[in-house]
Amino acid sequence: MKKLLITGFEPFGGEKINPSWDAVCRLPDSIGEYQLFKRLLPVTFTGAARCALEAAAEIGPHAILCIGQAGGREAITPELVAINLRHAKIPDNDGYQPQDEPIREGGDCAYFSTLPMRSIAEAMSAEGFPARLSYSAGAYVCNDLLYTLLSHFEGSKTKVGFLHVPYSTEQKKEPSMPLDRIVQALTVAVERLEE
Ligand code: PCA
Repeated sequence: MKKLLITGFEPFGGEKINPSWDAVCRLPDSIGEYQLFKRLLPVTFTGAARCALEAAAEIGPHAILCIGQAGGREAITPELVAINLRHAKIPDNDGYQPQDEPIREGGDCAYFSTLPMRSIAEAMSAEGFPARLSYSAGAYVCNDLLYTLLSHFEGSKTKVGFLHVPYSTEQKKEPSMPLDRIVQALTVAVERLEE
């Protein structure tokens, strides 16, 4: 079987849960040809990418799919791009709040995801889930994680992608999606990792 490293985040910004991790936890241990290796990441600029890279070094995955919460979005949004920018509206869980800094001094401005995020968005829509491709993962920890992984695995066989999910209904914020729908949509995404 192929190995998929799939990650979710801990809560941040005063929330008690993060639907990204709750949804990842509820996925089965294998989907299609992929065996899933699940990891929880901290919402910190210094820790998120480091933990993901450590897990990748240990597992040797064929693909890495990271999931994060994007409160305020009404749809699941597979991300196409990561940019070389850190700009935080709220401090991360270490209290660090970078303003207009590069992730990597002199690094490429941006990277495209190497997993087929457009096909994943289309597959989720076709199955009736609210989903659309996004061209910006923001400038907070999720973008940082995606940029760092894409830069690290550039030119390698390991494919990398990121997908934002809305608030889950139990967070009592709108717009939101029931957690079991998020889990089902993530299952469709994993089924579509191969184009
Ligand atoms: N969402 C944040 C970081 C952690 C998460 O779940 C983001 O979009 O950057």
